[in-house]
Amino acid sequence: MYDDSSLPPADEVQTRFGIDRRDFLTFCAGIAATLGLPRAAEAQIASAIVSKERPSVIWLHHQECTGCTESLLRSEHPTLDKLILDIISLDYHETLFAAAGHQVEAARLAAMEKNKGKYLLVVEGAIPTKDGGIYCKIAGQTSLDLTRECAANAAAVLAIGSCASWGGMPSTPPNPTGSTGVGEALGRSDVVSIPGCPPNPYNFLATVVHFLTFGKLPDLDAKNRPLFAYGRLIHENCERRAHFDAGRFALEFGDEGHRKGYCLYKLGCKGPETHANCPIVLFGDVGMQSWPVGTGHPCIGCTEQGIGFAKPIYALADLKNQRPPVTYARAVEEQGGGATAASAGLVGALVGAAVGAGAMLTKKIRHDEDGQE
Ligand code: FSX
Ligand code: SF4
Ligand code: F3S
Repeated sequence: MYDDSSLPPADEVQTRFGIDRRDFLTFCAGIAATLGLPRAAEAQIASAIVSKERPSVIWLHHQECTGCTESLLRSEHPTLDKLILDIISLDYHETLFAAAGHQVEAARLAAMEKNKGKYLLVVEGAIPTKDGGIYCKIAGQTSLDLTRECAANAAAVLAIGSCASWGGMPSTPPNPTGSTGVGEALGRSDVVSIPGCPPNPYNFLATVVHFLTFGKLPDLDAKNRPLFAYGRLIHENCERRAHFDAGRFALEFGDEGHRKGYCLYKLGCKGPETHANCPIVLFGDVGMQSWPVGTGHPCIGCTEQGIGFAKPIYALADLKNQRPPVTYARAVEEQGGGATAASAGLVGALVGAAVGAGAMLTKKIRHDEDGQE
């Protein structure tokens, strides 16, 4: 039985966030589900967001496209974009701040002094290290020096996006500026990485909310990525997986197999060697949620160092736990092929429906509670 006695009252939520309690709790349920926590955590998260002081965040930009910030703040989802700036206190952000020059640098120093040892440092973009780091400067300081200065008294350092995690796109060969990730540039092994180009905004938010609610960062894998988001291969949760297992592949963009939604492995999909929760959490807004493979594009492995921006699209993924058949029939040869083709398609549809159902779970829970569905 779900006990909602500890949930914040509706008027408090409305006053604090300007949204109704139902939307707020749906958001909390989504964060709890993203973190892989049980229903009971929803109340704990809701109460922490409402009652605890917003963590101060210093956000730096280096070599990147600003896609991480864009994906976080350009959401049309009414709850997400409203809540981000109510959950964190964004005390320095070079792209979003209206102020500029000495004024904004003074704000950064003041926020760092006031929240010494308590603020989160979020770094977006790779850091150039060649020639003393002169290839990216902010307010006269190199990215390297600025990051060192800001990291010194941070409670935790988060690398958002693949550029900040290991160098990402700017570090592709010949890497003329010696770009690298934050952990390597600082010589620190405790920098939390949230890779993706861009990363899913929910993975960043869930990490921050975990810190806010439980006073610590979530469990990490060997590459310092939160396990809740990067603990599984994409291939394990892909809606096209049944087609892979049945040896049904798109062989060219636009061919019949591609149009039928078959597996994209032969088109270079790196899902079998890429860890991320893209097929579960999805991207975009309600009603339009999808992910690269869902739209018919092979995963390029953007969350995986050594795969994204490193392994060409024509190279087949290394299979960690499965081997497909040696030969592949073209979809056109299977027309009228009868039960096998039809049943494989059906299984694919069912798996896709099951994954979709999982992603929609939190929304349905809310409906069920209200007796509307
Ligand atoms: Fe861009 Fe972020 Fe890619 Fe990098 O995301 S979306 S190039 S990971 O640092 O802005
Ligand atoms: Fe999905 Fe790619 Fe795996 Fe095929 S190879 S099942 S498209 S993740
Ligand atoms: Fe990136 Fe592949 Fe997900 S390209 S967004 S890891 S599906």
